[in-house]
Amino acid sequence: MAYNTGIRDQIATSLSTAASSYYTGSYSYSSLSALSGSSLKSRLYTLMNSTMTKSVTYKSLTTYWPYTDAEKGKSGTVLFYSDEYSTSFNREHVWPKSRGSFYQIKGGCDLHHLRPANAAVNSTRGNHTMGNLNHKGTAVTYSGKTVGWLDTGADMFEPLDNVKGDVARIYLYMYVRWQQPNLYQDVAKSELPAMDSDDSANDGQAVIESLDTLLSWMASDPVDTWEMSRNDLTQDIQGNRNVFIDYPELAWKLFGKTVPSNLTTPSKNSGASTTVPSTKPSVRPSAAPTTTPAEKGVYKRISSVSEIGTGGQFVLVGVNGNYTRAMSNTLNSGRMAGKAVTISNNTISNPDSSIVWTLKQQSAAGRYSLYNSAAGKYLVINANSTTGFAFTSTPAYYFDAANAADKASNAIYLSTTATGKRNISIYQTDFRAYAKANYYPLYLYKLS
Ligand SMILES: [Ca+2]
Ligand SMILES: [Ca+2]
Repeated sequence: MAYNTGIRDQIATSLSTAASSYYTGSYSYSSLSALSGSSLKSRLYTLMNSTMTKSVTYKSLTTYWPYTDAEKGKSGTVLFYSDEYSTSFNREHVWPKSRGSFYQIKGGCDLHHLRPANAAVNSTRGNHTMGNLNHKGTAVTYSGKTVGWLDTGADMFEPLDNVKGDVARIYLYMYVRWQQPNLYQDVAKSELPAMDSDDSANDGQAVIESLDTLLSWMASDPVDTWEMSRNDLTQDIQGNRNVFIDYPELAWKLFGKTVPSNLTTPSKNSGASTTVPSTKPSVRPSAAPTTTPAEKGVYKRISSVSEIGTGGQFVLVGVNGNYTRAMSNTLNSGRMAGKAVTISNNTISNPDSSIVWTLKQQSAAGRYSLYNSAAGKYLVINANSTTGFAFTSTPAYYFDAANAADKASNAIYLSTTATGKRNISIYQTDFRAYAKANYYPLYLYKLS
């Protein structure tokens, strides 16, 4: 079996080869996108049901995940909510089994649905409704990193922003393929589908707070290449695909809504006319083309402090055992979150803007502040391992490149007047401002 070759959070800009050939005849994109509402739902059900030629067993799921949920083309498993690599996991019904007419057969063992998760996180998530808590509520943590927020009183769990779209697409798959009606509205027992033979409970409660939330998560967390590759591998195993990964725009049509014109989709068909124009347009579109963001391009690892310079754009990478992570603009309890990054031949290509930092020179030579345009703020760097970071609108702290003790490794050393030199290091999976033997230094990759 092949391993997942996609990359988490790398936006899918095309359909895979397998996806392109899956949609034919009355299931071609033009046929599907001409439908809406219940006729679309019924067509998609027939497609995903009739092509599902095999069901794996609940027990065997764990033998597939090290391939389907692998990281960077290598064996291993990405934990669903934690978005971290681990060899230790249990089985998570993303659609809670107490709110579905399944247990461990049919929809309860479908590879498109079931995901490996950390046991403690899985247990904390429980069967709570998914929804927005605006990153408030009780933080749910895994290995020191916040991986979700919980409000038990409100029966609400909010996953990480980059997991929200994955959740929404799984929910839509369950809604259509397994005909679970209680998606965003509670459904009376009498209207629920019959339970599977191994199942004993379905309380019919909604699994996400609203349709608006579902669609906004589809839009804000677009399909990445990892999800696309996972869809291919799952098709290899059980025959069918999750159509909402290939054509997320169909979610809007399913509920009779207008597809947002700026929606990011793998096929770029979103918002497009469903009929082919008979003539070429006579004039160019008046709208300006979207320019490539300045952050995109090839970043190369620098080999000396003299290459740092001012105004350049950088990705700050820490390598710690299994983890190769870039510092992102996500701040959790005074630490900067690490985001998985792929490096090949000492370069990083087209990184997400959330991990791109601009260096701004301070008054003294060799001293720079770090500015993140995605956050729109400068990074405050106090020398404290657990509360070292914050954001500010004016540069107040800096690191001292010229006086770095370990120039060969490009470690970024801080120089604050109060505490002397420290460095920014990766520890486990996040970034901290402290110097310690078991903290790994950073490497700088500069946009070339
Ligand atoms: Ca159930
Ligand atoms: Ca995602």
